[in-house]
Amino acid sequence: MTIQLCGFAVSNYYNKVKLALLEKGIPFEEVVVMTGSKDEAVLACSPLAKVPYIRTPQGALCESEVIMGWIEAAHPGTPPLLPADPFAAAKVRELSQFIDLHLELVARELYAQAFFGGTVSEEVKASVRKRLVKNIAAFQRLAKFAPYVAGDTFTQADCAAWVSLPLVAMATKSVLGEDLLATAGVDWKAYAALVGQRLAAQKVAADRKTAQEAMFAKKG
Ligand SMILES: N[C@@H](CCC(=O)N[C@@H](CS)C(=O)NCC(=O)O)C(=O)O
Repeated sequence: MTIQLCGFAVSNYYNKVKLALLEKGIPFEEVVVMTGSKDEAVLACSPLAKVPYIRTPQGALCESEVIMGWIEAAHPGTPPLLPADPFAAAKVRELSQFIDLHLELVARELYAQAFFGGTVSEEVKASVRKRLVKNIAAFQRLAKFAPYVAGDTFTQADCAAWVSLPLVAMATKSVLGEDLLATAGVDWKAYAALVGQRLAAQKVAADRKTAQEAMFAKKG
């Protein structure tokens, strides 16, 4: 059975995993599953109906960080996205998880207004701003951008950073009136352009564009 990547191509967490699979040259098929499904078959794989999840010959896995860990462990023969040294590998995972938990997940509170036509209260805006200013400064202590986010090699942390840093920037710019990453001195545009030159990233970006256009066409 080929690995099935379930979710949709606009999702940053879906694209994080997709980028890793493409970079490693692991065959997989994409299965479109939207969030919030009540379908038992989906809930059996992803109990909160979040995406992505993957289906493997041994069963399903949800949570992108866990999926990334499995991909690397189960496919050591393909180009590695983690260093061989366990401590160095953990440092990469630390950065990836930091981006997800302390940047993306906080910025996510702005997405309703930034991307989906909703509104966010002034209280939430102030709270997000306060946490992100602190968390971005902390991220800068870990991130290397030399030129990749964890150092001189493309790693799993780039899969997380490349899909999520632009969202943090766009959401803060749109809702808070200021790109908090740029204000802190993170040149995420140059970084995104660098990673964007990779063939795997180009495929992810092209598929995302097509999916976004289809989504907007549907909404009208
Ligand atoms: N921690 C999860 C986050 C996944 C996630 O939040 N995915 C979004 C789509 S980008 C989703 O499913 N949202 C629907 C929901 O939270 O119910 C992961 O790393 O896989």
